[in-house]
Amino acid sequence: SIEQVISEWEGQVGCVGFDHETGAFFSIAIHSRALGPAAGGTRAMRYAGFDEALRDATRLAGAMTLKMAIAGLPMGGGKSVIALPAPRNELSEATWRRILEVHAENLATLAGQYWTGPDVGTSAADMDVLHERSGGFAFGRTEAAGGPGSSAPETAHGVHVAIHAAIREAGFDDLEGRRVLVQGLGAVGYDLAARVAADGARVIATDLDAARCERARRELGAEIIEGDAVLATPCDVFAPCATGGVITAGVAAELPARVIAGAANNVLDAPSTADALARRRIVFAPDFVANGGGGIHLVGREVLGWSPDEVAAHVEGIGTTLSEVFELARHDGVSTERAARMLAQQRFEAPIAAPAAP
Ligand code: NAI
Ligand code: PHE
Ligand code: K
Repeated sequence: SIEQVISEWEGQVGCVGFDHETGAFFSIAIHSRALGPAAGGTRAMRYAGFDEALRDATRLAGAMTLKMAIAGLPMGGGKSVIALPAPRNELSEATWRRILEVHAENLATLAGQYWTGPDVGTSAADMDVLHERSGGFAFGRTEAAGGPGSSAPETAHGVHVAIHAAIREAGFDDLEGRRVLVQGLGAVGYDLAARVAADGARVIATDLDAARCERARRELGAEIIEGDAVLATPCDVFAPCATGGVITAGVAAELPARVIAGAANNVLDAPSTADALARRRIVFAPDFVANGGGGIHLVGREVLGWSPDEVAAHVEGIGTTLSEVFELARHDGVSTERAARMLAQQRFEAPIAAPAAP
């Protein structure tokens, strides 16, 4: 129930709302503002129930706190989830416009405690509407509207860097002839598939959308597999780029992959699932590190005033961060997920003052 989700949550519920006209349910979770205003995208999709939507918002907001902290960005963690009355591609223009307008009012009410951006089911064009109607609390507008454009290319760039760091940890140097399985050929996944294809990888891919699969087959020479074959298909690198919760303890015990590095937020059902991956020596690049490129792009461009080149340089830094994560995991004998959480946590600890001279 919604009550249960709220009582189990350590953060703040910024807003919960329902719009009778469209049948859309709105939730904004604010996990932390310790490092700055909360930031995180707006996800719009179908959910089994409103409690499931709110639960997703809370878990995704927690991931944003970790992502901002480990990337060194001056923002906290939050997330919006809109449970749609029908799949996004079946909504009329008018219905979607109304949903965005209601969401913009929610953002305005929070008055800058929370800033949104794109995520699954929303685009830069949607951010134009949210920015205008909320009074400015949306990152990632189109360039035509004065924004930095989609976060997806820099996200894909960062995941690509993460894959290279992770394969080195797994003991291979390049992707030539390696099998890279990309789950989800959306804004990030397609771009990533193109990058690894350019490295000489054999791309294996799947998406619910047949047209996206067909394009990957035609343009990237990808081998297309059914969605239910994903977790049983042997590969060198598994790159989850759809939604979360893909790796459960059962999956971790069997997955025929050597490396997991992708864009999907909360790819593990629970942090402890990483322990099972570590036992099998599968190199896992924690998602809140690997997929930080989008946040670096949005916050870098719009809060810190970085140029596109400065953004790209910081996204390359994801490789260095992951090397630190892998080293800490080896040194402390913990999973990479735990090591990354420890590194993120350091941002919240007040610096210890040097002892005064006697
Ligand atoms: P998107 O909505 O453009 O693409 C998602 C794709 O996954 C769609 O093509 C959809 O049909 C497909 N899909 C959904 N469920 C599937 C399933 N069970 N099996 C196969 N395909 C499935 O979303 P986007 O922007 O590419 O994001 C992908 C993931 O990366 C999400 O989890 C998102 O939260 C995360 N992410 C995105 C960032 C961004 O800047 N766009 C930044 C950081 C993380
Ligand atoms: N939704 C993306 C993510 O999960 C991009 C984003 C980052 C959106 C930061 C808003 C703020 O990282
Ligand atoms: K999107």
